[in-house]
Amino acid sequence: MRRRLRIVPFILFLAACGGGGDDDPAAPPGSTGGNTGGNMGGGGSTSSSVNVADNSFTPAATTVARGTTVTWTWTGRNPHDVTFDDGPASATQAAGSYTRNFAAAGTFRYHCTVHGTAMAGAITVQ
Ligand SMILES: [Cu+2]
Repeated sequence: MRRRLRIVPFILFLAACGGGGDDDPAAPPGSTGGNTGGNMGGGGSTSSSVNVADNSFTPAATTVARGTTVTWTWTGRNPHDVTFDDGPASATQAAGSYTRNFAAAGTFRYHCTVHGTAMAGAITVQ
């Protein structure tokens, strides 16, 4: 009996490892905004804005009226996110924006999961 050896080639799949430079300001793919639920049409909606700087939210505390849409705008160079204690969160990104509409009164605390409680803020809705 004759045995044939078969050489099975090993195929190395290189997982996509393109994500390198943390300091690269290239905008990440993927849509931001517009996915936070329906806009409330009635009642003269207002808006407010917060800057997402490197390792701080500016201003860290904001008071708004019910129905206000708050927009966070990334102004720093490093990746950050806006993650609320009650659930909603942005992507971790180095550029772009995130919006959330606050229909109910209360205090909504949030932080950046990259930097923890050292980078935190709160929206007070009246
Ligand atoms: Cu951060």
